[in-house]
Amino acid sequence: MRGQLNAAGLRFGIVVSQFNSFITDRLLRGALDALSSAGAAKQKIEICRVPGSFEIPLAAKKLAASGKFDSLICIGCVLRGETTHYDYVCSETARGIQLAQLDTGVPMAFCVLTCDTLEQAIDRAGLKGGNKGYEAGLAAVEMGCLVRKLSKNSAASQVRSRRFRRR
Ligand code: INI
Repeated sequence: MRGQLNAAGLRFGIVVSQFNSFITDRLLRGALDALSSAGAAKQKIEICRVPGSFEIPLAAKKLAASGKFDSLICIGCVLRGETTHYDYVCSETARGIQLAQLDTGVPMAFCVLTCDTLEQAIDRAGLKGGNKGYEAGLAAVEMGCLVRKLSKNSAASQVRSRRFRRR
């Protein structure tokens, strides 16, 4: 079983960090292109902006808990500096997003670039390495479809087992 790349009827939330917006704006454009190419309706996409990557998990968790979204895309860009700040922001952002999707059951595509240099980030935001936002957009569509299927399957099997128990 796998999710299709068909976004028709799905509702998407995109959380975008404003830190390094030169990069995150490009990733956002890539994600929107992917959603549109998979048939997502513009009015079914909501964009939520946060100050930095560290703030992404909480915003994503709140959006997921609202029940209004089938799939989320988390966009950020962390660039290594001279201190260990980078390591904390990267690990807590990744951990927070993973926990948020596991807690809520709403899939969250991870599009937080963690790069040593701005050049590396530019390459991944539309130049040499393609656009990671586009890849995340497709992952969000596929996972949104898959989770819908899996939820339907588990609802159907619960009904079957309830019927069986009543016999
Ligand atoms: N946030 C980023 O998204 N990218 C960075 O490169 C970055 N650096 O380098 O510091 C960054 N820091 C801000 C952080 O995400 C929080 O917004 C801040 O600590 C306030 O909570």
